[in-house]
Amino acid sequence: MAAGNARIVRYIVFAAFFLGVLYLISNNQGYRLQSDLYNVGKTQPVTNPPEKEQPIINGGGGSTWSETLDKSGGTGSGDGVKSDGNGVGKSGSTVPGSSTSNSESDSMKGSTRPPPGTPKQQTDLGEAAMALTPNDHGWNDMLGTAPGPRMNATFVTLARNSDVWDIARSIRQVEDRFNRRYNYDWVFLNDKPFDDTFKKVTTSLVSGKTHYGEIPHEHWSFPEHIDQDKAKKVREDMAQRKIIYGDSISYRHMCRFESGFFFRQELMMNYEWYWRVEPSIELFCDVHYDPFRYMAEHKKKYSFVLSLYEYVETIPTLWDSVKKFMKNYPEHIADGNSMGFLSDDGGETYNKCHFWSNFEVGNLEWLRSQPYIDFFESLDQDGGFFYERWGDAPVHSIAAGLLLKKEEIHFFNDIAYYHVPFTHCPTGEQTRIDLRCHCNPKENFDWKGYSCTSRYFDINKLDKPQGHIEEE
Ligand SMILES: Nc1nc2c(ncn2[C@@H]2O[C@H](COP(=O)(O)OP(=O)(O)OP(=O)(O)O)[C@@H](O)[C@H]2O)c(=O)[nH]1
Ligand SMILES: *[C@@H]1O[C@H](CO)[C@@H](O)[C@H](O)[C@H]1NC(C)=O
Ligand SMILES: [Mg+2]
Repeated sequence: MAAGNARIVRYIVFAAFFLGVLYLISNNQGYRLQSDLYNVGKTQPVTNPPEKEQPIINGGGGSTWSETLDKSGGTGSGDGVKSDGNGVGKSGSTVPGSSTSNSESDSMKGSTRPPPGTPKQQTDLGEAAMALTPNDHGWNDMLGTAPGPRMNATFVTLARNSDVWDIARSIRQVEDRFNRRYNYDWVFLNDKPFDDTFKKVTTSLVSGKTHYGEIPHEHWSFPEHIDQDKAKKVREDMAQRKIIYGDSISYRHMCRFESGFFFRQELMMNYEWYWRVEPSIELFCDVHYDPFRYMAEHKKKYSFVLSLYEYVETIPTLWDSVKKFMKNYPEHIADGNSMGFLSDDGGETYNKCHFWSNFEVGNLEWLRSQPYIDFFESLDQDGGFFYERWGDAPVHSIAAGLLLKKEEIHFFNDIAYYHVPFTHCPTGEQTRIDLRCHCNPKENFDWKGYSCTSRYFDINKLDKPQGHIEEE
C-alpha cells in the first residue's frame, strides 16, 4: 500500500513537471505567434526590414538629401568636416547583438553598407501608420528599426567642448528612449571648433549621422549698432542685482544665436525639422512613435513640454519691441493665433508666459520664413539681447504665439523631460505605465502655479489629460 502511494505521488510530480514544461513551451510559441500575426496582419507594403539592412538606412547617399549633406559636411561651416566617414562608420553598433565597430575601416569590411559616397538605393521602410496609443498596431514593437517613413529631420545641439560628458548623457537617453529605432542625424554647433574627444564620444553614441559645424563670427558677436558702453553698464548692473547670467556676454550670444541663427546654419539648411537637445537633460519615458512625423502629419510647426513665466528683469522692454513689430508688420500676425497665451489683456501687456526652449521639436522652414526673420531682425535692431538679456525661449514663444495659428503649436504630454530644475512627467498613471516611465509624477510641473501649460489648454479648448485634477 505504502509503495503504491509513493508511486502515485511520483506520477503526480512527473505529470506536474511535464505540464509545466508544456506550458512554458506553448507560452513562448504563443508570444512568437502573436508577433508573427502582427506582421501578417499589417496592411502596409513593407514591415521591419531585416536588421542587417539597417546600416543602409543611415549610411549611403542616394537621395539628394544625403548627398547635399555629405557635401556640406565636408566643405561646410568651418568645422563641418567629418560627417560621412563617422556617420557611416558607426550606426551598425546600435543593432542589438551587432558587434560592428565604430571605426570606419572596420565597419567597411564586415558590413553590407556601401562605402561613403556610394549612391544608396532608397530603403523603403513602408508607410506603416504610427502607433499613437497602446491599442494601435505595432505599439509594442520596440526592438529593431521602426517601420514607416523618415522625416527630413535632425537633432540639434549647441555645445562647448567642455559639455561633452553632459551632452553624452542626453544623447544616451534620447537614443535609448527613441532614436535607436529611428536613426535620425544629429547636428552639433559650436562657436569654436569641436575637439576630437567631443566628436569621437558623440559620434559613438548617435545612431544616425553626426555633423559638426562652427558658427560664423557674424552669428556670435555684437552687431554694429550695439553701443558697447551701454551694454557693459547693463552687465555690471545685472551682476550687482545677481540676475542669473546677467553679467555674461557668451550667454547673450547664445540666446541671440538660438533666437535668430541656428536654423540657418549651413548644416541645418539640409533639414526641414529639428529637435533641440541640451546637455544634462533626461527623457523618462519610451517614445513609441516619431514626433517629427507626428508634427508633419498633424500640421504642427512648434512644440513644447514645459512652459513657465519668464524672469521679468531679463526682458523689461521685450513686449514694447514686439508691439512695434506688430504695428510694422500686421500682415505677419496669424489669424487665430495664441495671443491669449501671451497676454491677459488682448496684447497690451505680456504675461511672461513662454515655452521652455531647451526642448523643442519644430519646423525649420517656419523659422526661415519671412515673418519669423522679420520678427527676429526687428527685435535684434532694438538691441535687447545686449541691453537686457532676452532669452531665446520668450523670443521663440512670442513668435510661435503670434505668427502661427494656435493649432500649429503642440504639447507633447507623452515626452517626459527634465532640464534643471523642472520636470515634465506625463499626467495619467496609465500613460506612465504604458510608456514605461521612470519619473516621479509628484515632480510634474504642468499643473503647478508657476506653469503656463493650463493656459495653453484653455486657449485651445483642449481637455487636460486624465489625472490632472489629482495633480493640481
Ligand atoms: N558653443 C557654446 N555653447 C554654449 C555656450 N553657452 C551655452 N551654450 C549651449 O547653449 C545651450 C544653453 O546653455 P545653458 O548653459 O544650458 O543655458 P540654460 O539652459 O539657460 O541654463 P542652465 O540652467 O545652465 O542649463 C546649451 O546647449 C549649452 O551647451 C557657449 O558659450 N558656447
Ligand atoms: C530636406 O529639407 C531641405 C530644406 O528644406 C531641402 O533642401 C532638402 O531638399 C530636403 N531633402 C529631402 C530629401 O527632402
Ligand atoms: Mg541648459
